[in-house]
Amino acid sequence: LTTYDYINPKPDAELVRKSIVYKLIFILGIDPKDATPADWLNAAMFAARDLSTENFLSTRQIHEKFKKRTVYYLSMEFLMGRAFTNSLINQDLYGAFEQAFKELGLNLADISEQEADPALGNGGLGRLAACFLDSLATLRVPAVGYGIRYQYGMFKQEIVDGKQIEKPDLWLDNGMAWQFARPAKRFPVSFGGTLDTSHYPPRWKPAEQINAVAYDEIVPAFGGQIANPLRLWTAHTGDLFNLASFNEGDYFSSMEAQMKNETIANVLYPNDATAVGRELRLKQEYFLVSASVQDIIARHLCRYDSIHTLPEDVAIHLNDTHPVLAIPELMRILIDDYYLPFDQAWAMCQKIFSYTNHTLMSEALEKWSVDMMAQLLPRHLDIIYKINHHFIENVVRPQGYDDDFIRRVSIIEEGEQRQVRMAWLAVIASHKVNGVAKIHSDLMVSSLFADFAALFPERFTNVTNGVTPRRWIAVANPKLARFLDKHLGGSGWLTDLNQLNQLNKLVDNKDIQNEFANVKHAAKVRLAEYIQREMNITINPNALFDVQIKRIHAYKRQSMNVLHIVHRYNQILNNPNADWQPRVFILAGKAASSYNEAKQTIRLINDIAYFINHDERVRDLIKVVFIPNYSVSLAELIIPAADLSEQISLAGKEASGTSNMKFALNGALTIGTLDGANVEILQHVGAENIFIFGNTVEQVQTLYRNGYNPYDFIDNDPELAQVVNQIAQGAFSPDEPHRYHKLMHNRDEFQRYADFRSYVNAQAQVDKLYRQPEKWYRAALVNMANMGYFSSDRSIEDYCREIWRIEPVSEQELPR
Ligand code: 26Q
Repeated sequence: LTTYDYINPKPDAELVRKSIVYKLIFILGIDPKDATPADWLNAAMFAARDLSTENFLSTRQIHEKFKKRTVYYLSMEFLMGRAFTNSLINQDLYGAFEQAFKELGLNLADISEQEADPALGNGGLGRLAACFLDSLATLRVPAVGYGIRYQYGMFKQEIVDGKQIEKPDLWLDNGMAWQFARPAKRFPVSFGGTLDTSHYPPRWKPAEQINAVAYDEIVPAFGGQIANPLRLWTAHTGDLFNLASFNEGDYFSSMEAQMKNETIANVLYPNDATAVGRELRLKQEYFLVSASVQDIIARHLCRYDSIHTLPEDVAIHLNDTHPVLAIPELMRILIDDYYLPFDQAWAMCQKIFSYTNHTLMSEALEKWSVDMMAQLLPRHLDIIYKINHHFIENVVRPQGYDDDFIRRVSIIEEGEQRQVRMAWLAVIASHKVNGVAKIHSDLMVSSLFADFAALFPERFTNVTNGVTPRRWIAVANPKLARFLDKHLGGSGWLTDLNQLNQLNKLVDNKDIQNEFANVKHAAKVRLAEYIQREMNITINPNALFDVQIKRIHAYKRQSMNVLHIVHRYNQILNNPNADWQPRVFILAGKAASSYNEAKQTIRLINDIAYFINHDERVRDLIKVVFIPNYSVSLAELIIPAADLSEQISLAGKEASGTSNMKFALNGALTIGTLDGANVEILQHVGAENIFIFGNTVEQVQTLYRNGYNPYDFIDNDPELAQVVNQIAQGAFSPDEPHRYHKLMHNRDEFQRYADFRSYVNAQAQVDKLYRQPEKWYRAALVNMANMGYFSSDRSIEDYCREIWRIEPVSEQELPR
């Protein structure tokens, strides 16, 4: 049975079953009698990959035939999650595979659980890239994702004695049936050495060279036909040349250097809100962009015989500043290899690049020391200086700005240690710079990039983030998908999420409210079973599930969530016979391995969970569960089960958030601050259907300006003072009473204490509404009905129109 035998017509269960068994025997060399569930998964993934390969190859043919302008999405992170179920759903093969496994005496859902969860990303930024790839393919946009194939993705989190333990993520251990190795697609990437400026252009004589080798992953569109590549680079050990020492015949030290450089594509940095300035990270960033830019140029030259048409053919998008070295890399190639004059190369770059900013927090902004860059990338540093000079002399000075302004906008930050400001370089080189939610884009222009907004007002824009309904409803919540199919007259909503607004007509219908309540209940039972099985904690599916799942960070204020839990615990003990609404508090998330405060927060949550869960007096009125090892697959389990979504960052700090969208789409109500995309969710669902609390950005800024003092709030609120003192004095850590003293008595940089009272009041409103199920489920339905705007399809359409100027493959261009 060859691949092409079953492509056309669409395979039925019998063909699928034969293909799976064929792959098991002839590709994996395993006797069906001996096959483990993991073996069956691998065989099935080969079978499923065959079915998208034709689309993948023909998509490339269409792009070439019609010379489609293409966007290249450069990102250090792609948090794809499991591929198997998603690919079956996108290709409408789920039924056939389910039946095939049934005939083999196996269960598709169980087999799917065998797949490792590829975690080549930290959190929001990486998952956004994955949602965008799904939408790009589904909208038939000619697009290629470029990233790094880390050997070790995001660490696995274990909780031991309440503390986070990090373990390596061996996601490649069981083989990766999904990716095509491309051993012939390789590009040399050079590092170090010297710059000989006695010529023009100057000659870079690198000290080391390593080959980047491609692996391609198929990104299938929903509805078949189109599939785009995600190209991930790995560093090829065998190809490193420490040029100097090999030349000197020092074989052994060359091999030693080779071992060291093998680490380039080895491990993902687990920081998501601090820019660690380590040399290996800079090497990784350059490795990604050098290989990708070389590949982009090679692809262009297959179509056109001139480099000059590059800006018409190519858009390169920078996912935050992490791939920003693509700018000097393209300049270097254009000048040094194609002998273009600086001005011409620069004009091309400004047409090609665009950049998304994902944070305003200063500790997350990338700055690299000039010294390090001089060591590692002397030619690129030289080009950055020339870009800076050109910018200051030709753009800034002619407009009459003073020296102070020039110091502020210079790409080079002067000081004890001179630094390259990567965000400045990105803004200066890009034709468009966008933020990721309305409030964030506004703040970007009024704060971080205010000087640049004065120079280039038309450059700045907003594209509010979105999430893919394919993964976040169809894959994660199939019962909800059936509910929507039934009430919206088919599955058109999956590619046209605005159709959800038809639900608005049905929100008062009691039967439909009940039907949705049953969908929600089933998801809660499923999660409760997981928590019972994995953690041996019993929770009641009839309780309100209150969920905060995201990276642990002070600005996201998980510790304010804890303040409310302890407050509620105190209130119940004070007034045990009141009519309390039972709640299960569910939290999950990883702390960067070097981030002490975040790790303390995890420990606090676990200490409190242990203490409260064992206190007979609160019965099951409060349960607290910290689910270890948060990941995309856990999100798929938890989000459908949530009643309440905690989006409680300090206003102005969370650029957008995307889990807020996933929750609302799955019919959870949001309790949140006026931050990130919460603001737009409020506008779409209406103030009666969301619990907004806390200070506004303006109020937050006023507090900072007046010298914020946490004790102004603690000392004026006895209940808050009690909670703070309990935690700080060891009520939940009796073996070590001062464990959380510092966590409670710090500068309270993110104003937990200022927002506490308003948060507690909003939580009381939550209880009140939850006790009126018809009102609660009505509000949940209104949330879902108005979430169409937050589809990543809408985000991608915005990018295509406003930023990339890219046309999708048209109906006529598709092969019939
Ligand atoms: C930088 C330099 C060195 C090492 C690590 C990093 C680094 C890596 C990842 C810095 C930041 C990140 C990730 C940031 C991130 O995930 N930001 C989130 O992006 C989402 C998508 O736009 C937003 O919804 C979130 O609000 C934002 O926090």
